[in-house]
Amino acid sequence: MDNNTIAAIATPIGTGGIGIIRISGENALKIASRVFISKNKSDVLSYKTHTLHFGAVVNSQGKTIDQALLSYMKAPHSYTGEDVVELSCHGGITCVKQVLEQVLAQGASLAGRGEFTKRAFLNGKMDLSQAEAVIDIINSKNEKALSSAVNQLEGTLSHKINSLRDKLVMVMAYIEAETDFPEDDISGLSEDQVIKNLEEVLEGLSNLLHTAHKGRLIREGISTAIVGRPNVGKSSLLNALLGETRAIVTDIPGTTRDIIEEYLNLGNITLRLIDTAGIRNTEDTVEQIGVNLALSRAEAAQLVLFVGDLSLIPSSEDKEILEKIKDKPHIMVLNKSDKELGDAFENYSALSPCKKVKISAKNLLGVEELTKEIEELFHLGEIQEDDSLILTNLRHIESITSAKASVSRALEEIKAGMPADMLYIDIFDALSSLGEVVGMTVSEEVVDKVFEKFCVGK
Ligand SMILES: Nc1nc2c(ncn2[C@@H]2O[C@H](COP(=O)(O)OP(=O)(O)OP(=O)(O)O)[C@@H](O)[C@H]2O)c(=O)[nH]1
Ligand SMILES: [Mg+2]
Repeated sequence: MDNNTIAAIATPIGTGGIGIIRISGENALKIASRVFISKNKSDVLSYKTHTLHFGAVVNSQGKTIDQALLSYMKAPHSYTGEDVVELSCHGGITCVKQVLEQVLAQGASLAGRGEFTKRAFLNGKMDLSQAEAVIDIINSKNEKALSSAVNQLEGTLSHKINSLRDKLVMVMAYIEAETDFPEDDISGLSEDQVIKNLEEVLEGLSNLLHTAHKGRLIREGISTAIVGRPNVGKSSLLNALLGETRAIVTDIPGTTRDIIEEYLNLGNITLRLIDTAGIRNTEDTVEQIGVNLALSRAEAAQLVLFVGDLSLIPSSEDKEILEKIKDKPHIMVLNKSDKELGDAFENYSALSPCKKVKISAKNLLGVEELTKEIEELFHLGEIQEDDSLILTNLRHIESITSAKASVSRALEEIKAGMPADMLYIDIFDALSSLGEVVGMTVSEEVVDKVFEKFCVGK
């Protein structure tokens, strides 16, 4: 077994056009030469980097498992920075598994989660925030999440972090010079310039953190609970938003009991829509469980769509539900506008000052206006295409928050006239917190945690 050379199936396990087995490590080509016979019988070990070869993958008895294309990327010009060979076979589960088995039998070890990308990080092909962008690209749920992850992979965040670190390194040089040679002015910075540097770093960090809230919403989607009395059309609204019949709709109050959850893409935003049981007092044990679930999901949601029925006058139950969600971002969705009672809208309006949208879920009317209201509520319309730098990763947000606190403290200290060496610890902490974002100063444990979230083969 060669622990230095790893292999895995890099494509999804399923039926597809092609399936790729990726091998990375110093023996990648040697291992490939034991399982691959090219059509023109060329010597695999003599292949030049970045070349493609057609042939057959064979087992240890020389029997062909599949035809394949072999591509070779020699270190350091590969994804991992090591020698990489990829075997592109036909995309059948049995076939890719058999090819992988042969590669493992010839000495490669099975790659762990994210091990290819981890090697890319350890070999300096990308920093940690860029490596994290890779998994964000794979998992991105909408266009905005994708473009922000691609920007991160291209180093926009790393560049920003490094430029803020550079300013702090200058401050550190000042502190060291002031501490060691207080008489001489050798750091080249005056106290005023140090203050200016710190203020600029603080502003940079605040601006970054300012994007974090939106960033998280973009990446994770907004959890959106649809709640209301039974039979008002919650499931119909879910179906209307999704454009398909996902939830059962009947005229029997109490139809939905279990939680139904679906992702919905609305341009730049993704909603995690949660259809819930109609809320009412009920003797039915199963229904009551559904009602309790509905209330707890509403509690946990980032947005509540309260559905009211315009063909009825609001009831005390409507009031109770609105009372429970009044402190959450919510929109009143007034359904069945096709059967609107004379002053139903005014009656509902009197219950809450929140935004109201009239719809008819059954006739697909008003749905667009509702999505516009949601965008406005979260100010997501303000996110421009060229807002390239948005913080989406909780680990980054935590490190930057802690860097900001350290820089704030240092700034207060220097402004209060404290001696330079008093700033040392805060600047040191700020530098390490920012270093964590790009992986310069992280523990092995943190690195392992980052790559645990990856899939095998990436
Ligand atoms: N006229 C009219 N009827 C509607 C509209 N939307 C829904 N309905 C009807 O209202 C009834 C209840 O719809 P559902 O979507 O099942 O209501 P719900 O709120 O999910 O009900 P529960 O799951 O029982 O809480 C069904 O008969 C729907 O066809 C609408 O816009 N106009
Ligand atoms: Mg329902």
